[in-house]
Amino acid sequence: MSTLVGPELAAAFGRDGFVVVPDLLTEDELARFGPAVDAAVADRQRHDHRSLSQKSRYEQSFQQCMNLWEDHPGVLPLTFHSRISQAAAELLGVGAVRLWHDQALYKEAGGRETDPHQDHPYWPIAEPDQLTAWIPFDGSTRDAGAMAYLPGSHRVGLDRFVDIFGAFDSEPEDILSHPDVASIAPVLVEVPRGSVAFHHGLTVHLARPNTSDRVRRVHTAIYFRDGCTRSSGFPHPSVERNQIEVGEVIAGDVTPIAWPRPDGTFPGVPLATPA
Ligand SMILES: O=C(O)CCC(=O)C(=O)O
Repeated sequence: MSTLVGPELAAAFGRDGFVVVPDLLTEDELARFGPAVDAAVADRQRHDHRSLSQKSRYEQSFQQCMNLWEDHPGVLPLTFHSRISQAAAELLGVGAVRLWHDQALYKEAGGRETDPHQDHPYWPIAEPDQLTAWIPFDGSTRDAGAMAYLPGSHRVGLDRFVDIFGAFDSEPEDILSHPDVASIAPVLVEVPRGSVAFHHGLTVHLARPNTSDRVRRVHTAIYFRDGCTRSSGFPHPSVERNQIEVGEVIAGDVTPIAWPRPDGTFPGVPLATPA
């Protein structure tokens, strides 16, 4: 099978902990998947009539809708898109990846910044061999919630939980000031339409506020190396739902193999109880 990600991009990901892989989605796919995720987000949010100002600090950063592949069939082929999952495996340098979960992250017009954090501390995975594919349907721009990354921050040994989920009166710790990364300047990345930005689970990242008048429409899929094990009892639906015990390999219908798969096939919807 031919490779998708050349040696230069793979080296850039290893060095910086993020990279943009160009042209992974065609115009036809963007025209199909964007509305599919829009509809899924609208469906999941249908009972939420709050204005932005009525939401929590965290919710003002984005509307977060997890595991849309399970109940919205139009989203399934995006979350398990063969080129995106293959690129994920190649960037991690592994033979197979599983899905941890997908999530839409729709930053509303006027939405605040996404506070700086690393992802791995939120996940009970022992080995930090995972990344996020960040898929902006309209591309991303500085004024409409583009992401910024601290290059090389995945390699400094920092693996720090930052509580970005709290209420307005609780400012999260500013990880950008942590001595391990304080000397690293964030790099803002604008992603062209059809391209996908990938970041490692230990890369410190943030997103700019959305000062535009339209929603920043982003779908994400988190993939991890097949063979990773559960690190702790810290609860997370991706392991709880398949009753994965601490120390066990994370494998089940909630976290199916995303790549490689037999051509044109997708995993079945989990029998495990939804979160
Ligand atoms: O899209 C955003 O605003 C933040 C995304 C993020 O933190 C992530 O995908 O890990």
